[in-house]
Amino acid sequence: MKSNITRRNFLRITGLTAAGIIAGSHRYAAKETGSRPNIIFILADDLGYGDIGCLNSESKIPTPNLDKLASQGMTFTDAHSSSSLCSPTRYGILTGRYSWRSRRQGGALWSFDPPLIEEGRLTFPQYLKNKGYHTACFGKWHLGMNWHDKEGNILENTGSEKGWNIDFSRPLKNGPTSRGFDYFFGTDAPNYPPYCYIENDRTIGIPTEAKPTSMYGVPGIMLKDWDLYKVLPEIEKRAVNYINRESKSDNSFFLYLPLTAPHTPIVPIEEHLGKSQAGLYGDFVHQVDAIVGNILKTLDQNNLTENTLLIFTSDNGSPNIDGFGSPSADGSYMEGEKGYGIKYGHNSSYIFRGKKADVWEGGHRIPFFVRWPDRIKAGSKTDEVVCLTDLFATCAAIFGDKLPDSAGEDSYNILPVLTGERINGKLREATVHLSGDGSFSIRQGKWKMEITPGSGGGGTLSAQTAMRNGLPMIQLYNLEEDIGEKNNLFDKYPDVVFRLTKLLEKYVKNGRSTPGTPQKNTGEPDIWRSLNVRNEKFSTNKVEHIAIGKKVKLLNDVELKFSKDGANVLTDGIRASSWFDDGYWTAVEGGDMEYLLDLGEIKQINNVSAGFLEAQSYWIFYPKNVELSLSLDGKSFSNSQIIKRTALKENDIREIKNFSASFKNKKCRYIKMKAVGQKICPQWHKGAGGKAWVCADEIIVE
Ligand SMILES: [Ca+2]
Ligand SMILES: [Ca+2]
Repeated sequence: MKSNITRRNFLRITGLTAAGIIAGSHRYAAKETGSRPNIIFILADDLGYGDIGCLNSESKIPTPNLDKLASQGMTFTDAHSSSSLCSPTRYGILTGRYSWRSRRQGGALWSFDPPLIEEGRLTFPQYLKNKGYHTACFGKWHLGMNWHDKEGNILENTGSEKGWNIDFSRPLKNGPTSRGFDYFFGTDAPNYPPYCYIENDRTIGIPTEAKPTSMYGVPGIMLKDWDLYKVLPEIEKRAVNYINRESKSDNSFFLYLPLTAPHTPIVPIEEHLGKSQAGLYGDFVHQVDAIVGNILKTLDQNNLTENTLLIFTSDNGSPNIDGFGSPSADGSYMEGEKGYGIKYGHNSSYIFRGKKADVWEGGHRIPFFVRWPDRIKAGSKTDEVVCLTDLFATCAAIFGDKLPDSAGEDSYNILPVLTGERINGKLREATVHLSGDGSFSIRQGKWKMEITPGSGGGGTLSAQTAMRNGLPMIQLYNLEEDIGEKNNLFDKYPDVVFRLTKLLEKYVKNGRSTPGTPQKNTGEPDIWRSLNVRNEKFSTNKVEHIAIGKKVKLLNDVELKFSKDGANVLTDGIRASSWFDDGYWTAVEGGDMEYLLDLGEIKQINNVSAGFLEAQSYWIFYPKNVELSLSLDGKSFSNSQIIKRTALKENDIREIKNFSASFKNKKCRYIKMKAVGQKICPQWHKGAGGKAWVCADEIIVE
């Protein structure tokens, strides 16, 4: 904040407080100090490049306001988020540093997670605050904060169900207002608990209710009468009020506006229904467009347009092309509808491969428009590669500053591109992207290398399926000739693979990708990690035992999934890998599994084992217990043994375990195996209340 007498105070002192005079003075002041623009950064959530009319002539969604914005500023056709998921991209925007240098490599934050932005790190808003800006954030934070439990301690084990043990009357710590914002209003994430607004370091009201199952979102604590449809309009209204208010202030302002749309819950308000030809998702995008229109109008009304640097972009690609386009606020279609976008002939990913969470372009190539009439030529266009981490250094450059070595380590100044000083040549040496599952990719010029055999996002092409199909672990594409990333050239250009690998390794090692003194990473990034884990655990193994090839059938009324050959995979002599979708698992959702194995004749046995998978991040748990019993005739069973699992606890490792029973020299022809599943994910699990899976791979008889 300024320490000298501000113009507002001066006017107050001299009695010249009529609104018109203040606005007029401010207008003059803005012109005079053209190097201190107001900055508005609008971040849509999960909006695809192909959703916008002026970027995709085939879009089924009218976006007149975004089209207008593009015509008044600069359009980037090769802009990228640093990650294809929410939290990591947001980290990159506010810090100018790749998120994989933080404590996390991959995935988004969950409810009540601690802050991802490290304490003491200079953020983009803090920098502007130091310059005398008023800094405000309205919308979706999704970067974590510290909550207190009812004993007054900082909550350590986080997850959606932890809300019940939180003391919401206490202020939260290390949230937005401790990371550079003077003011915050919004939600952590609209599809997670707590379902309530947060203002600065307090929730507005005390959530006490459980989210009804008829409402979209992860189960958890909610403010009474919470209405998902009101969230985005409330954020919009308050942001507009903020601009109106700040227009009368002397300070320049920074408004960070991370919208909650068109991410799920898909909740377009009535006036947008039917306004697109792309279903509810399209209507929600239409609402985003209208909000942009409202912001533009508000700037005009306050005479702020000329000297406001306005950026509109998205935090990652859209998931719309094959699902998640339709989950409704009432909880129906929770998983989305397969092929939703395609059904409407609308491709949110435009010509790019993949979607949200993927390592391919569809995951992270984003719409990016910048308007600043004072400095940027209207209707200009560039194919310069830029990344959302670049905003920090760019803003510093507006003030003629260079960032300190310990800040914005992956932030390039794109001001020369914006002002048209630089039309050709590459600004960034190279750009790194992180996919949803933590796979790395690096782009340099026309070359893009991806360290994963699949999509990197799980959904489109899982690493498992890719490996089963014999796809190589590395992908290399020439984007100039192959924008759809179809033709993997990794084996034709080993020199390029080598060069990009070395460059990526250098970026990791140096703690930065921009010139400057090397810095330390917060976590321990490893570009090969996701690959190594998969490689080592991918393999299926053979096992010898006397039940191989014998008949086995399912006795209870459940649906077997993920098996390529029904119950037969239980006696094929192949141990499954630690990936549930390798074809060698039999999986049951939300229930038990009961099998009858027929050895064909009476045999003497010593031991029976049943193999199970635990992969909590995929909602898969060992059974509560496994009962093994023997029979000579298939009717009366004896020698029943129950093997209990050890205490159920949080464990993010995928492992396979045998539930074994010793039957020394027992004779039998039939063996019954009953596995009692967990059925429901436990309270501490991220899928709390949802159905749990149980997966069996082999009944080993010795
Ligand atoms: Ca997102
Ligand atoms: Ca098997």
